[in-house]
Amino acid sequence: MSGIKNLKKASERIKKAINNKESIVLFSDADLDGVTSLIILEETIKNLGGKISFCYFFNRGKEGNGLTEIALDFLKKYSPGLLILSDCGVGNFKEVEMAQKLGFEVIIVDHHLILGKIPKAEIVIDSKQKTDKYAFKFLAACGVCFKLSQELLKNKKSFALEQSLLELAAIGTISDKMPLEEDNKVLVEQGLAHLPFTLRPGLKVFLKIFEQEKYSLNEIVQKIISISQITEMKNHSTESYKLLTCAKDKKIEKIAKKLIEKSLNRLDIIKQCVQKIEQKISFDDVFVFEGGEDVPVDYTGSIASRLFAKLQKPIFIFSVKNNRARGSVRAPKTINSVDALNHCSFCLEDFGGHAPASGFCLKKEFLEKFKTCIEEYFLNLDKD
Ligand SMILES: [Mn+2]
Repeated sequence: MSGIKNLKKASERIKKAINNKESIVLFSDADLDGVTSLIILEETIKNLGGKISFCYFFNRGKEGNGLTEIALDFLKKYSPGLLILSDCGVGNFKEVEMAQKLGFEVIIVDHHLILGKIPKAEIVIDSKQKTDKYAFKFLAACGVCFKLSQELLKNKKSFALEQSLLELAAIGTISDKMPLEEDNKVLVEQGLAHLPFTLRPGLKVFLKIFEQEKYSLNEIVQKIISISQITEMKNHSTESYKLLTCAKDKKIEKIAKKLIEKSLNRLDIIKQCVQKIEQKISFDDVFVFEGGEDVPVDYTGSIASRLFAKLQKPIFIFSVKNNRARGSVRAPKTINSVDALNHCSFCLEDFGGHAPASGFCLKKEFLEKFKTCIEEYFLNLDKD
C-alpha cells in the first residue's frame, strides 16, 4: 500500500531544517483541527531539537482564508526559513509565491479539496491530489500531521509523546467532523483510550471539572471541543492553543473557566441567530441563503451546521462587514458544496473546503448575483 504522497519528502526536509537550525514558522487555521495540527508539529519538531520561530494562526474574519499578504507582512522577519502551512494552503496560489519571494520554502499539509491546480509550494501534502495513491482520503489535517510526526520521530519516539499527540489528533479529528472510519477510527480509538490518563494540563483540567459532574468520556470530549472551538484571537494566537500548550496548572484553571463561560455565551448568540433566520425562511426553499451585519463572522459555520441539522438542505450563512460578506456552507451528501461555489467563482474573492462543509468570501455588492447563481446551480442539478 502506498503512503501519503510527499509525507516522507516533507519529513526529510523538516529534519534538514532541524539539523541546520533553520528558522521554522508554523502557520495554521484557528479552528480545533488547525490548532491540534500545529501543536502536533510544534511538539514533534521541538522534541527533535528544532527551532520554531513563530506559531501563527490566521484570523479568517480579518485576514482571509489561509496564507495572506497581511500574515506574510508580519512573518517576513522570520525569513529565510521554512514555512509550514497546516489545515490550509491548497487555495493559496499567489500567496505561496509571495512567501517564496520573501525567502521562505513552503510546505503545505492540507486536507481540503484541490481547486483544479496545486500551489507551487516546495512540498504539498494533500491526499486529495489526483496523484496521491493513499487509499483513505478523509483524514483531518491533524491526522495527516500525526502521520507526519510519526515519520519524523521514527525510532526516536517515546510512548508518552506519541500518546499525547494521539489525544490531540483524536480531538481534532472528531471536531472537524471527519468520517470516523478506517484511519480516523484507529486514531480516535487510540487517542480516546489514553485521554483519561492524559499528562496535558489543558486536558486534565476539563476531565477534572466534568468528571465531578459525572459526564461520560464521550460527553467530555464533545464539551472540550465545543469549549475550545472559540476562535477569538490575540497576537495571532487562540485561547485553545494557549490552553492546550500551557504547562502551569494554576494558570490553566483560570483559562479553562474563562473559556467555559465564553462558550456558554457563544451558544446563546448562536441560538439567537438561528431563531432569527428560521423566522425568515420558508419550508419549500430549496436552499437557505441568509446573513447580515448582525451575524458574527466567527459563528457562521456553527449557525449553518445547526440549521443544516434541522433542515437537511444546503445552507449558506454569511456575515457582512466593511462591504465584504464572509460565510459558511453546509450541504447534504448528494451535493458537493465546493462544486457549487466553484460554479459561481466569478462572484467570489475566495472559497474552499470540503464537499459537505465549505466557506466563501465576496464583495457585498455581489451577494444577489451570487444567490442567483447558486439558485441556477441547484436548478441544473435537478435536471441532471
Ligand atoms: Mn481541517
